[in-house]
Amino acid sequence: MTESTHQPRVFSGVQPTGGLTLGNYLGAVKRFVEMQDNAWQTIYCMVDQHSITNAWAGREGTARATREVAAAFIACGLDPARSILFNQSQVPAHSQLAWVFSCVARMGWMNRMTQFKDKAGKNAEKASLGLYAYPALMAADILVYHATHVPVGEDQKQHLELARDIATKFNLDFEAPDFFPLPEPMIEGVATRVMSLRDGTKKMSKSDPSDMSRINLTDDADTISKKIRKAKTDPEPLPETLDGLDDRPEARNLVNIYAALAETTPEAVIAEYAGSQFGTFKPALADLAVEKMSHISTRMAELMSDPGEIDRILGNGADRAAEIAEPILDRTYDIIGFVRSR
Ligand code: AQP
Repeated sequence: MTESTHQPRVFSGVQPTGGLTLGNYLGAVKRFVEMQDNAWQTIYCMVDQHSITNAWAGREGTARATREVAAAFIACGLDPARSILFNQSQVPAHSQLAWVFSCVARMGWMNRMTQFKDKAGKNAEKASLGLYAYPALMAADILVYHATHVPVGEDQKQHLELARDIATKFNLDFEAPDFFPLPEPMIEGVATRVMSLRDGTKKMSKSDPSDMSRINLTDDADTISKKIRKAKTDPEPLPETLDGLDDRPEARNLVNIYAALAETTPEAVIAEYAGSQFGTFKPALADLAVEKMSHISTRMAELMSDPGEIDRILGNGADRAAEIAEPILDRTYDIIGFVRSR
């Protein structure tokens, strides 16, 4: 196998389908900020075209959610001067490459995508074609930048594998060895899958109907504290060892959240709180969450008071993103044999 010639480059996206949650923060955005601090180029996108695959939030709602995700990114520490921040629909190369990838991906591959099954629910016949084709657009989002590394939560692992399969098949079928890199998922840390505060077997999600199931990045200190104190748990004290959390999904989730926020390990949390009741552990977790999170909502509110400035940041990011994406799309068309006569 030839060694890849691609420079390291980071890309990741978040759907503006509502305000971000603690799950999005710990599983993705916190790591986006860490990646920004290394020497690699970092590109982060509000994937607004993905956001209409399931349901439309209305014209105002869609625009507001996009600006709110941008505000959340900046409030969490992303710097528009160091990272490229933009919304997907402003860079048409994403959807142009997605068409090519729709012709590369096989129906059999798409049929295996568990997120489509989860999101389409029982009535897959009524799901949009866009929801089904979502992973081809996601592959294009990444590969139109020749991105090599993609920080994501655990739920996106299968889509990343599909992006690698699409890149491999394109390179082979169109006789362009190593043209697209095989992007590496970066799924690391103890919070790659933060669970709902109401059901420890379900992922914390911004579109869960119950607001008590999640901590939103817009929640103030009192709300964060209330949600943690009311989180579902069991009547047992915390165990002496981590094994004791097997079959206790809600307890395990709170221990993992504590570990991620305190930047320590679940083992260290258990060592500190072994034998404690939730009456002790939950207030400690609430205090920690407020300490680490509440400044985000304050900063987001400031940023959201000036939507014009957010739009300026997104426009500038889109220009910089297009400068990278357009030549890669052009080369892709040229490889295929689409005539480029102007
Ligand atoms: N619960 C989670 N734990 C860890 N990581 C998570 N991510 C999402 N939920 C969790 C990661 O956040 C990034 C952005 O995800 P997304 O908004 O593009 O889509 P999603 O995975 O479908 O997230 P949601 O919150 O569940 O959105 P909705 O409700 O709109 O479907 C991804 O890297 C994801 O892994």
